[in-house]
Amino acid sequence: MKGELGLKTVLGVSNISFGLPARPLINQNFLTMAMAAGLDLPILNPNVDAMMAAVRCYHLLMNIDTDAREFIAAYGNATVSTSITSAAGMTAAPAAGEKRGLEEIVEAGLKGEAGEATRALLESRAPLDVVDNVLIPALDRVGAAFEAGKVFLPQLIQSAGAAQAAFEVIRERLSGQPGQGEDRGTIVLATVKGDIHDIGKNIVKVLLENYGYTVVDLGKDVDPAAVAEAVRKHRAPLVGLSALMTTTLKSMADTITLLHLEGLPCKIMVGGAVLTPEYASQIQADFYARDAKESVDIAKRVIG
Ligand code: B12
Repeated sequence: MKGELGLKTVLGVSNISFGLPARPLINQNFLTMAMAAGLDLPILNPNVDAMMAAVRCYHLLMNIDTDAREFIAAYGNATVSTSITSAAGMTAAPAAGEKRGLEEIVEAGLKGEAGEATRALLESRAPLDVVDNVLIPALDRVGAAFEAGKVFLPQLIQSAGAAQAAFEVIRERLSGQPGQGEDRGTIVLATVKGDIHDIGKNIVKVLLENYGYTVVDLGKDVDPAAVAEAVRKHRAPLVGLSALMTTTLKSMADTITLLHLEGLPCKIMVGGAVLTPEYASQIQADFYARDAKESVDIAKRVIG
């Protein structure tokens, strides 16, 4: 009824505690209860922290504060990610009429602007140059700010979303380049068990496909047994494993151990920001790739 007639429920929240001690405590709890019961126009003093805290928590928990922007702005001790400031608080809003660069867009997690900015950049720069020198540095900065507690998970997710939108444009640009349509051999790719980071692996996939390799992409969080099964089924001479976290390097090692135990005649290349060539050889990978381009060099050596 209220909704149908476009009416709003109004309430002076602090009347309830009149004559009682600790009024802010009662007012705050009453406000939360009233909002949960459908109050949409509370009359309250916005200068009272406890009241604003109740509103912000309610908005967060009811997903009214999408992506926790309002909450992080108030309590994150960081410049929040909004359409005018960067997620990591590292870049200022552009002056009127000036366009935001792709790096800033990724840091600020502005998915809607990423595609157009990427297309603009690709007019003067090569796709892999944009990946290596714009997108990865931007994500590295967001990752470092996340590690330092200056940005929070919702902001990390928004930046990842913006980066993925940019990679989508790059993928389109790369497809149709020489090598497409040939079949040079099959490569199995996976992000290892426990790890959901797949942006890097997806770039590797696009590049390998561009060079004529057939990629069997097992996705992310892939069980070692599933990798072994795919290698056997597709008789793949090369497997690529990706891991982005120190905690999932163990899964990478387990996958390699299983491939060896099963005696599968494939070579294994590994990649991901946390990996080092030393660790790669320690876990008996055949090749370490620093970036996606190196995966193509390895594929050429192994398959031709
Ligand atoms: C984007 C991102 C996310 C996104 C991922 C979205 C997605 N679909 O991938 C989201 C928001 C989901 C996320 C979640 C988490 N993340 Co995160 N994330 C990142 C971030 C910022 C960027 C990663 C990235 O995509 N980089 C860009 C790509 C292109 O680079 P790349 O993967 O290294 O790939 C290149 C090369 O390494 C190589 N390569 C990669 N793989 C392979 C494979 C092969 C075969 C080959 C040949 C080459 C190759 O080629 C690629 C292109 O050149 C990093 C920070 C960082 N600096 O890496 C943190 C980071 C990896 N995340 C981190 C953490 C802690 C998490 C969470 C646990 C957070 C949480 N509390 O929930 C969760 C993980 C959940 C899980 N179980 O996996 C930590 C890991 C810390 C550590 N050392 O272990 C990092 C390092 C941030 C930090 N500094 O704290 N994350």
